[in-house]
Amino acid sequence: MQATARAQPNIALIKYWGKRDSARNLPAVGSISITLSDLHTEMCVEVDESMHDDVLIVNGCEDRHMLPRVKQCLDTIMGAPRPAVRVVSHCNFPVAAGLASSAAAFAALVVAADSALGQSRDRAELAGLAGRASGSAARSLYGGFVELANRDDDIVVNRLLESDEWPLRIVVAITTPDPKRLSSTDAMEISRKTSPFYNRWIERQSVDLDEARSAIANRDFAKLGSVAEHNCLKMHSVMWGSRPPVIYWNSATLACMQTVRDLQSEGAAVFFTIDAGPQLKAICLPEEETRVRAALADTTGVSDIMVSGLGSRARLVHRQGDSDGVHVANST
Ligand code: 2P0
Repeated sequence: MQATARAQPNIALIKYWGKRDSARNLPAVGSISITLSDLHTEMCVEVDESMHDDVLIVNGCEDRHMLPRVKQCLDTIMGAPRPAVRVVSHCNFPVAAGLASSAAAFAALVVAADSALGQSRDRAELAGLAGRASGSAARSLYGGFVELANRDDDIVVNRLLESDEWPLRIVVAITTPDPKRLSSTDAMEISRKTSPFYNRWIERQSVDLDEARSAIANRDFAKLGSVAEHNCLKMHSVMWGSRPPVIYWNSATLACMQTVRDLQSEGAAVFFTIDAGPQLKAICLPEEETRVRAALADTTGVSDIMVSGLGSRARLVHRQGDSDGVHVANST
């Protein structure tokens, strides 16, 4: 049995940083994100009774580093004992560089694995499984604007707006395609254990979530930009205050931030956000895209630009059964 699914990364406007239960990978705070349309990961999952162990191939190369997390996710979906699985992944953007590649990867993995097994779990259950593998992955099960709510015992994702209900544009300024040296998972734990700002970060998150939810409901771009930038810089302040400090930015990240601030002072409807990596994401109204893209491309240290709209949920694109031939799926 073989199935292929495609998922898009998502960018948090109100960030998830910190876990309240590492064993079950439950986030310490809620988060709000947008799913992108033009960046994607495709995962093909093939159950292969003839193999002795799982194999993970990412963009044509065997990946032993990510394999344990993929194995664990497959164990959760398939149960034990289980047959070996070959997972082949293709990603059209830099991996492990602060562009939410793990969110797209695990969202695609759960959809493909569920289908390859001939199962048909509902979206909420798939989101829960993806979230156990990577907190942000639960959000990529859905398109548009999404909230991951911080509930006592589970991962709960709510849809706030579909992608066509407020079609913002995202310009990603890539300052280096290199993978980060410190994973988000490890960095979150350093922050939780050592940052003097961590508890205050957790306490204040509901205020930012309320403000962002209301801005999205009212399509209030200025209000959303203000709370998103505030939340992003607060998360990075938690990281910078950790011991050892967690610093994902480079000089080009700061130069990009200055570019966005210059555009804002000229009246452009644009704001920035930065995740666990050195790339800057500028979110803007459609009419500002050309100007924002040109300004960021012209910023010292920017090596590439990717532009995207808002995308749809993770979905099955192809399935092949051992008895019933090939199915091409429009959605799942
Ligand atoms: C987010 N990040 O909300 C935040 C902002 C990075 C900065 O979620 O440990 O790869 O696998 O649950 O989901 C990145 O963390 O972490 C992340 P794990 P994940 O998008």
